[in-house]
Amino acid sequence: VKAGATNLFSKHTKSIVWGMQTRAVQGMLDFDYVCSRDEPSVAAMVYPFTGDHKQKYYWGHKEILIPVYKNMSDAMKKHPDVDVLINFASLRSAFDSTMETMQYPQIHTIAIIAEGIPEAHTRKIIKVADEKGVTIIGPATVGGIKPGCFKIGNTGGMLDNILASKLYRPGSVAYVSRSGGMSNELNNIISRTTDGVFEGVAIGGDRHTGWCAGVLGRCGVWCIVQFGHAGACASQASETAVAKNLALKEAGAFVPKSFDELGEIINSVYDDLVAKGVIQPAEEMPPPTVPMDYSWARELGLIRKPASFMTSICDERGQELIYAGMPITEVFKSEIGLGGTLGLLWFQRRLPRYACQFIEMCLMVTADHGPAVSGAHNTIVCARAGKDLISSLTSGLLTIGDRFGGALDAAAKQFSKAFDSSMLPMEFVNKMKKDGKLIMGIGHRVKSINNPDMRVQILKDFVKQHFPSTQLLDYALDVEKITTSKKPNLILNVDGFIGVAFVDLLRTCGGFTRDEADEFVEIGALNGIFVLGRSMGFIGHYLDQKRLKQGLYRHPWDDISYVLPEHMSM
Ligand code: Q5B
Repeated sequence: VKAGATNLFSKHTKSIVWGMQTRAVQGMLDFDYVCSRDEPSVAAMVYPFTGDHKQKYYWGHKEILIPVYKNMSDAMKKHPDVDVLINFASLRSAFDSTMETMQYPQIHTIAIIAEGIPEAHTRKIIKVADEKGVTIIGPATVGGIKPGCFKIGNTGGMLDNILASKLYRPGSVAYVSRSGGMSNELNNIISRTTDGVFEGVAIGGDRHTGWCAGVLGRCGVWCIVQFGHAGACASQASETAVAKNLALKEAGAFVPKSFDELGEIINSVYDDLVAKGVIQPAEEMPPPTVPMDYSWARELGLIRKPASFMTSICDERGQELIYAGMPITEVFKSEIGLGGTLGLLWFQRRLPRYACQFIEMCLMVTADHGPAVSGAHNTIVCARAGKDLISSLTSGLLTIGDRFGGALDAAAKQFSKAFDSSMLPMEFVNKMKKDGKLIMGIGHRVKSINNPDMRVQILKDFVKQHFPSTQLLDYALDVEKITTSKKPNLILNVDGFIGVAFVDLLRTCGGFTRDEADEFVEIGALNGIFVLGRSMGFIGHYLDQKRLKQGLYRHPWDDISYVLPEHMSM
């Protein structure tokens, strides 16, 4: 009991952590907080790979900043009250950084976490440490803990372990172990069988370790358990666990028959010492509450919070990107193509093959219609004004609307409404005229029955061949017969064709209820086809103008009719 206890750490111990070990540092600060320390035990961090800066940590409910220094000398100069260095350097740099640390007389204790440091280096470290009076804990150590005072790095595990093993206040039992796992086991056993841990140090698993176990108390309970650590390897009979335990017993230590009996024997020694008044059991006091990290509490299912965002089409959090439930590898394996991908992301359905093909055809026929149309014109003017691709593209996209390229949804709605209410095509045309409304999807500036739009013809051939039903399309074609009889350019244009054919597809492909089909039209999915398709063309026009090194566009005066306001021309 208290065997091996040191005076290395107190409630005021301050340390520097070498390495960007943010989780370990937060663990130390949480420990400090539950121990009711006045100040954090980590004064600074040293990390040679970034410039000087500050890192944010929690101190209870508050957030605090801990400085990070590029150079150890700056950290030492700025924090003269630090006397412990916790060295998280890798095995490649642990030797150099430890040797450097020992140049600063303020440092009395160094914990070296790295495993695999060459034994020759460790021996050299121990030699210099002995000369300078520095205590080395490790290498290959998780560190150590002095309840109520100080915790090195990740010792003791997460906060719930620390609380469960009552490590937030000093008990009466000290221990020395080889490893973090062993320390955890002892923290647990000691907290259950006595008033708790006074101090515990994992000296490290290597053959050569720096820490000296201090003075063995005469009441010490000792149990040597041999694990696979390099330091536990027995090269001769006297080094086996049995031989060591025997030697300890002969020296007067309490030695359990096996590790299973360790708790029992600690408990009986402790009870005996309490009865004799050697030990005053530590007073129980509840630790201050440390707020649980949000992510951890969520993982444990302890809290819930309404999400600000909801999404149902794509999930990128796992190992594999998922489009509407389909892993990206499957998207490629099943060769659903661009049409199928659009089906997943827009309609959340795996669409039939002909539907995927139809979507791809729509994108292809709408991809471009020359430089003269509103959108391409805008894109070109914008590109020639020196703007970038995204500005030029969006300038073109902003022209898409009822008159140009954005009549798909409105056509789908108008024709569906007329058809669903059993209006005859002629009645529909007359009603629209009477209401003074244009029929969306009808009419074209250059295409007419005498100059048919081949894009529409191509789509029509495909749709007629593959769609299970073309009821709305047939209705629209009957309307076209009426409008073209009045004016040859009042054809079912490319917007109108895609709009009505898409309604047929949504209603009859078998993947959607009628309500779902109507909803996609209502929320404007169909104009998206033209927007997506024509973006290809607009980008092409932008690149073309840049490639052709076209200068600033200025509209020619002879193409502008300057008219004075009527009252001025009189
Ligand atoms: N009249 C498209 O007009 C256009 C009528 C109509 C009843 C109609 C016009 C229109 C509806 C919107 C629409 C998509 C503005 C078009 C597209 C993509 C593109 C473009 C490209 C590409 C053409 C002359 C007479 C008047 C009007 C009557 C006209 N439209 N009646 N319903 N829909 N359509 N937009 O030629 O009695 O003489 O006064 O708004 O579907 O944008 O390549 O260019 O790929 O980029 O200027 O294909 O039809 O005809 O307005 O002078 O009208 O016909 O009432 O009658 P126009 P207007 P009246 S595809």
